[in-house]
Amino acid sequence: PRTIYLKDYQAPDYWIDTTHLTFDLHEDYALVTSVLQMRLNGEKEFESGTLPALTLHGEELDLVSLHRDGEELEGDQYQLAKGTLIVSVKQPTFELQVVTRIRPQENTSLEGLYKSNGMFCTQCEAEGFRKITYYLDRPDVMSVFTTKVIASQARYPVLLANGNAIDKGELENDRHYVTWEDPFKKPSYLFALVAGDLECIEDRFTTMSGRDVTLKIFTESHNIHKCDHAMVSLKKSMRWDEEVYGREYDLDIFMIVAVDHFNMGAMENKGLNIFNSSCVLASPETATDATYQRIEAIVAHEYFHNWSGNRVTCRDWFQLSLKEGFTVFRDAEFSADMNSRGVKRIQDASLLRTAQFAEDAGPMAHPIRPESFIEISNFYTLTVYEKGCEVVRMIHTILGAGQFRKGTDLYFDRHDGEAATCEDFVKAMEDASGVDLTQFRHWYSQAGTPVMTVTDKYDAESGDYHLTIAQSCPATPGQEQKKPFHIPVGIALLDEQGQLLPLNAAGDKEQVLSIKQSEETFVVKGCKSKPLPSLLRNFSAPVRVRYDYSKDDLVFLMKHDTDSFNRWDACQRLGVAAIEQLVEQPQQAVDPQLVDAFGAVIADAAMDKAVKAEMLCLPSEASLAEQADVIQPLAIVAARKKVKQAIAVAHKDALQALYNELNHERVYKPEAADIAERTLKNVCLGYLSAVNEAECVQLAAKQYDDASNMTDRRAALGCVIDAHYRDEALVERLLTDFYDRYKGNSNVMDDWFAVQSSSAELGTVEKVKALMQHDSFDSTSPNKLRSLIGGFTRNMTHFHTAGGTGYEFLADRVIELDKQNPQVASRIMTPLTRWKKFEPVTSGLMKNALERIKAVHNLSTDVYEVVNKSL
Ligand code: B3K
Ligand code: ZN
Repeated sequence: PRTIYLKDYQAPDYWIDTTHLTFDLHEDYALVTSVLQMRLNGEKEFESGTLPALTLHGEELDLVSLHRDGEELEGDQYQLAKGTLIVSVKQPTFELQVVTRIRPQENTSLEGLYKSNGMFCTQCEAEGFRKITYYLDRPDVMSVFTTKVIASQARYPVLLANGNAIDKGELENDRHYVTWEDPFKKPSYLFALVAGDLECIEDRFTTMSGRDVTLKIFTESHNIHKCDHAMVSLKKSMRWDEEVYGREYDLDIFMIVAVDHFNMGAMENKGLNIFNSSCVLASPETATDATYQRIEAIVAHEYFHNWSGNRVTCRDWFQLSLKEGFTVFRDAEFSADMNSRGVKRIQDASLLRTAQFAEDAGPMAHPIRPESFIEISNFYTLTVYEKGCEVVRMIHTILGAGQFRKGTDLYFDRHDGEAATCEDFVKAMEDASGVDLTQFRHWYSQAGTPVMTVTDKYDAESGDYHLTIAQSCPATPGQEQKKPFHIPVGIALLDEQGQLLPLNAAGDKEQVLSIKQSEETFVVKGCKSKPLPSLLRNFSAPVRVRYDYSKDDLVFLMKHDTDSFNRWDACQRLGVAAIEQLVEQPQQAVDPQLVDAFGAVIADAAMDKAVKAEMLCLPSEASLAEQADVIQPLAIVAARKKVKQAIAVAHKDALQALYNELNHERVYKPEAADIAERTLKNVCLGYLSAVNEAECVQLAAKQYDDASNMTDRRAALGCVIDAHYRDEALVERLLTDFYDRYKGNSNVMDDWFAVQSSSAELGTVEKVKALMQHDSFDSTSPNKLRSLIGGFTRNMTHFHTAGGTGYEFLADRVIELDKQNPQVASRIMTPLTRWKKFEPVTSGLMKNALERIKAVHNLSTDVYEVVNKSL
């Protein structure tokens, strides 16, 4: 496999002005006719008098015929090499007609054109279009597409592609066709086609300039009543993008199609978004609050791509974060506006610190704009998406909302209809605001999580308070030395009463410092006593903060800080300290100060319920592992459990009272206030089931039986499974009941597998193997694989069980899956790549499993890259 470098980027030799596609879909093959209007790239220099040969991408295609300007080409006029078709060229502009035969029915990689539950669908990003026909399958080649789809009328009554339908009709042999035209130039990765027996719900949206847009969501008929939430979310997103970014939708129709077999969440194809059904379908009985919120966020994300990604796309795949980081930022702000802003920030920062920090500290670490890759599919990462979002957020913080909006206006204006770079984005921000972002650009080129070490000094005599901030960044693969970053650091100072102190002559009580040196000191004058700093407020930068807070300081911040994120973070720090102490000395008693502090949170009736629920959640096992120098999996699980039990036992009555107060029947609504109450109630139930008493597990069982919505039923099931008081018969009854109720619903079944494989009580490797044989398991479904196998790899207890059987099991799955679906295979092996962080015996076993994968012949580029970089 070959490494591709950003520094080698070259513009294409030819452009494709128009692309006419005809798909003739049959049960055992599909015939694809592509007519391309080609034009020499006049801006490139070529040896005079010669025209470069045209090199098209193509994989797993049967070439049926090839015509250039109407003339059928013989074998001496073209050449088929691995992954390419090279065609000789006679004129600077010409028409190329390519006919290929493909086999969607046999396509298990779910990339290109494939079948899911009897329907045809596509996934082209990043390089799937080349599995459909020979093409310049690169994002800087933008073309106007027309697509004619022909198929059996009875089997595939619905035929969709990008843009507006311009023609349809009936053909012989019960076949019919629809022709779609997309007037906007787009790269091939945004192409989409769907053919199936689908139903749709329909709605309308009037844009800010008064244009009428038809909205349709398609699904199999038995799921049609579960699309309403996605439709509501879509309309909210369309309005929000007009109000916040001034961006209006541009076609007459916007469609979403839900499919069951999908490698990720969803795809922003122009005018025809294709979604994993798990990110569209919801009803109160089958979807949790978290699912409702996820649907809202993903519908918004894909819709927002219409501007940040489609109208302005990426020049090359190294620029992926240009569209992804920016669009994640847009969807995060949308979700914050629709729900609890504080909680959204806590959840996003928590995901970043747990999973992205781990990626940045591991063997696959890369900057948000990578410099090289073997397989681009491996770079749809938390770094490109989530850290990429944080980088855009920092620009927003540094510029302020007003200047940021001027910057996005300028960016869209300048680059509409173009393939742009991250540099173009930053330049637009600079030009619009006048703020110099030279040093800020290091965030695009340097990998690794910066560490900010903060120390302070108070001079009682002068009243001066000195805050010194030092930054450094650990080495990452290929980057030994790092230059200092430009870090926006939100700060405030609390006095002894918990009041915010003025930080400057203007009297500001909050400030964002721009840290640029490896060490800088700020002085605040006139402090009557030593203040307590509130640092990196609202998680203003994706960095680790080291400051020597005492436990008293943390308890004080939990109570008095006005920044929800930092209140929560103080709570996390206290939790981490208490748990880490028990990891080292398991016999010790649980820190009483922590138990009291949690009691105070439970008792605080004035606190926002959504934030309170987050504060009461102890740091997750994954986040404890990320923060450990050497991961001791079983010790982490035991220590965390012990802390949870201590809190539960000490505050049982208060938890019970709060639970009772919140546990009342009402019509299910996925709205912020209701979600907060359910979440907090279920956090209480989680603690109560950590008390070793039969009545506690009975309470959870009662909630399970009485539940009128999935949020409450699913939470109760989890509580019964993990309960301290073991009632195996009850666990069995509920799992069977859950199965019987929902066995017809594939998305709920995903969760039924995950709840078992991720459980410390149930999820042994034997159990997971047995579940793989279950009737409801489908080894061709990425959702099922992610639930069952992914759930197991998150299971600290059993995945890391002595003897390494968990690792062997995972290696077997990766090897097996690599032949079928390389993207999922490569994704699912991530936990093994972290082997260096474990204690030597565990670490060695993990490494063995990786070596066994590495030894397999003909690995996909996806798995090859990950395994080789990891060892
Ligand atoms: N752009 C797609 C992701 C495509 C992944 C290809 N392996 C979804 C999204 O980020 O919106
Ligand atoms: Zn995206």
